[in-house]
Amino acid sequence: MAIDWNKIPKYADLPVKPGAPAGSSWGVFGDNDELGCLNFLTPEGLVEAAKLVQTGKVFRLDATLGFADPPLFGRAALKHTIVKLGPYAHDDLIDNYNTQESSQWDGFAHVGHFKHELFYGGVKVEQIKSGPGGRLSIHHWAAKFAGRGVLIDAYGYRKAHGKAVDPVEPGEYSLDELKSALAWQGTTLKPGSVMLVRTGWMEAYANLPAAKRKSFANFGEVTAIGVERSKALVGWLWDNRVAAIGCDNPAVESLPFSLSDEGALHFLALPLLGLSLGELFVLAPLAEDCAKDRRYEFLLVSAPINLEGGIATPPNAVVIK
Ligand code: UVW
Repeated sequence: MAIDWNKIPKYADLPVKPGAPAGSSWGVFGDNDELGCLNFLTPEGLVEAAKLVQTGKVFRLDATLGFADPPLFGRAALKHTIVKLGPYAHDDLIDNYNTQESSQWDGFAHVGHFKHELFYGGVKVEQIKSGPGGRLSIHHWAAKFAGRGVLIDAYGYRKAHGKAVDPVEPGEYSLDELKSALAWQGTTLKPGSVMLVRTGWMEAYANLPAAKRKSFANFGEVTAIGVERSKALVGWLWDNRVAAIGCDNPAVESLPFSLSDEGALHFLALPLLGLSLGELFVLAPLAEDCAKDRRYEFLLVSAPINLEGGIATPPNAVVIK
């Protein structure tokens, strides 16, 4: 669907669809929409983003599969087997693969709203199913996720200002802090961008003792800094026409959080706004390069798996500068 930017309502004016929950974008992109805020990525925006390619440097945003050992939140660990196809030929076999065991985009079928008992767009739980015809399937994003990316190095901003930060402890980067970090970087938010926020969690996780990493297999024991959990934050993202937000932490928001907290970003963003959350991204090398050339915007290309009925996806994402 082509975007008429002037017709996209402000967050304060949502919802537009009668009967839809407060703070929901349901109906803004049509009744059977599968893309949510990814609609903000347009062909024109992609052409502009391609002009940001100036050095030819490529940054992979996915961590290696299996990097979290054990996987967080009790998710299954994948098993990779090399299968002999002939004397000098092999295939891969991956068993037990959970698409959220490493870096991931959350699809809209991942989390519905516990109070409204509906998913993005008003989709019912029984409409979500494996294979063709399942609603809110990740495969709808397979050829959509390319455009301008922008990095907010919130962790770098804090460190540069001599403020203490321990990314593996619960805490928040406030909305004001994110705005200040953008100003410090000299970066302007433009409509139709994928926002990346560096929290510092991935490096801190890698330095944890093995016993502590093991405890992260329990949902309630995972601790992480995140971006502010508030309507103000999601309203700011929506009003700036952010297409998706990806962080180098496990939940974008801070952990632990309560699954019965309506104010959790997982509810404000996924079922209500149709805003995808990206988690466990690798952002440190990109942040280092952005600090060097002071260019925090770039071409971002992500190729979600083409799985009909898929719930989430490894980002298969690269930034090209
Ligand atoms: C959690 O907070 C559990 O994050 P996700 O399920 O999106 O990985």
